[in-house]
Amino acid sequence: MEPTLSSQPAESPGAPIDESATQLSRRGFLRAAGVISLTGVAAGVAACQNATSPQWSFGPVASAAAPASAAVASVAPSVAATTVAPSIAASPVPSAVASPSASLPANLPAGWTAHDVAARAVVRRYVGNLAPALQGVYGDTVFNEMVKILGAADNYPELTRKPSFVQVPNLFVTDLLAPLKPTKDADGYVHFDMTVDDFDWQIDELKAPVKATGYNKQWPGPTMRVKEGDKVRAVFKNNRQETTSVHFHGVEFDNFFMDGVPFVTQLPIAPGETFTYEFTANRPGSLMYHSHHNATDQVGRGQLGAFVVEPKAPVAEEKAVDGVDYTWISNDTLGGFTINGHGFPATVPVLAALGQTVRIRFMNEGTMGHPWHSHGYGMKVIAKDGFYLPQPYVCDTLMVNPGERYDVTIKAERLGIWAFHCHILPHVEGTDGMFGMVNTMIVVPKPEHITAILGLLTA
Ligand SMILES: [Cu+2]
Repeated sequence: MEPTLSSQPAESPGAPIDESATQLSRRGFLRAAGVISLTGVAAGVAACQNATSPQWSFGPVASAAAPASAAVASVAPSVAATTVAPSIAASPVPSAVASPSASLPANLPAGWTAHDVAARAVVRRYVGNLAPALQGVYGDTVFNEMVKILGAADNYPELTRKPSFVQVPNLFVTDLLAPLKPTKDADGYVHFDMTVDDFDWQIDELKAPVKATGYNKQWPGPTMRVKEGDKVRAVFKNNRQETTSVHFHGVEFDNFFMDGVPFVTQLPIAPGETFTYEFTANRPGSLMYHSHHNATDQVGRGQLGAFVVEPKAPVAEEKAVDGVDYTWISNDTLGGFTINGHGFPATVPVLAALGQTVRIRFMNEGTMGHPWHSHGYGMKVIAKDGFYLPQPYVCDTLMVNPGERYDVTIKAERLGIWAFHCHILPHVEGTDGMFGMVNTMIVVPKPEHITAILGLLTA
């Protein structure tokens, strides 16, 4: 049966509901739902993975036409686009006073301030037009509660807009729909052609772009994926006006001249030059690649990516993964506190159906540790720095320090939208609401709901 999110028949109500608010707001929701009917959506996760061409379309960048509700939130870029030297001071610092220019709605609930309005606006941007679709996923009871929480009676503009994370290019989408595909050289090497570029990058769709550098004009660079034992040939062309190098973080090189450290193992790659790294992918797991030259600046501005070596003999915990394999690379300099080059609400949620097991590869390319905290469920830690743990353990808060990688699996055991964030509070919340290293895990009843959600987002 084809999944349809917007045509769910009304079900018996559960929790008591403020009828007047619900009637009003449901009209708004249903109107929005009509715009994004999912009838006919056939693409699923598997289909997406097999897609030969990208099907996602990124919505127009909102700037001058920022929605009123979003404008209440802090949309002013907190990092100057011309910033070159990253520092902690370049990170977004919550203003001491919530946006003074915010015009507060007349029907403000008792006790609310500009902070509440701004905080709600950010979540509205994150959920976007998924909100009306959730009626068909969770049923009327949950939906009606969300109607109240989001204040849908306002019929705010984000109800018909794609979520923030779909309005900016992101690693999840490129890895899923346009994965980096190496070629095979005559001598058997797996061959990657990469570039090092300057480009503008939006941390979220309402912020002015920052001056990023990175691989193949992405932050993070595309995931380089090989098999354990592969002989790898990675050719990097430096299109920037500054020297650089590339270090494959975690590889145990036979030839130390491939290690990518200028003046220790090689000369820096000059502007316009190309350098070829050759090595055997002798260690499986979650590794990384990044600049190892002027790295505080270059890695801080996006010269980083995941290097995933698929194991010859996966462990049982890996074989149990039947959901999506996510990578979260954190950074904390030029773009503020980011997951995969984006701050909340432009972070991509983890999607899982009840009973599914997903995998997350935490990688820290920043300058400080970040303790990732999962609401509502535990994370089983199966590997550290790509090395399998002899005894996996479960936790709900996992500290990931600079340079470290942790692989976790999560079994989706409870329905809902669960916050999932760094627990250093200034990295996630300010007077304008949540920002930075905030995300969620959205657990839906059935895999078809994920299919439908992806279809909605790609429509
Ligand atoms: Cu943090």
